[in-house]
Amino acid sequence: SKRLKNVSIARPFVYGNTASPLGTDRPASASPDHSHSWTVFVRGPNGENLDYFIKRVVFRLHETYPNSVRTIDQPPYEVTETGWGEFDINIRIYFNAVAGDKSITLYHRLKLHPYGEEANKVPPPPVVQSVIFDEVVFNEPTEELFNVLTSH
Ligand code: SLL
Repeated sequence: SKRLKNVSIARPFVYGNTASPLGTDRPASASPDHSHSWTVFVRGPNGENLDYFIKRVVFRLHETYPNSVRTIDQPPYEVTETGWGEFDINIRIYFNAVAGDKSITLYHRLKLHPYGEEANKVPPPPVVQSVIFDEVVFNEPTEELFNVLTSH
C-alpha cells in the first residue's frame, strides 16, 4: 500500500537479561559448574504484547550452549538457561510482513554478576539485571503498517 511521506512512527521495547545465583534447587539440566540461572528477553516496556509487528526473535548464544541459535516465533520472546559465564548475545528481531519483513540486530552482554556500587552491597542482590530501553523507528511506513501500529 501507499507510503506515508515525512512520517516516522516509533515503537518502544526493552531487551536485556535477569540472572540469579543457583541455590540448592538446581534444575536437572544444570551441569555442576553452572552458577547462575538467567533469562534474556525482548519485550514491551510494560509487558505489552509486541507480536503485532514482531514475527520472530533469534537469540545467538555462546557456542558452549547446545543448539546455540534459539529461534522464538511467539511471545514471550525469551530464553532461560543456566551457566557460569558472561558473553555477548546477538539478538535479531524480525518484523512482520506488514512491516516489510525487515530485521534489526542488537547485541547484549549477558550480566550475571553485580558491578560497581552494586557489587559492594552485602548481601548481594538476589537478582541482577541489565536492561536497555530502545525503540524501533519505521520511516515512511505504508498506510497499512501505520494503521496496524496505531491500532495497538
Ligand atoms: C567467559 N568468554 O570466559 C566467556 C565465555 C561461556 C559461557 C562464557 C556454559 C554453557 C554450558 C556457559 O556458561 N558458557 O555449559 O552449556 O566468561
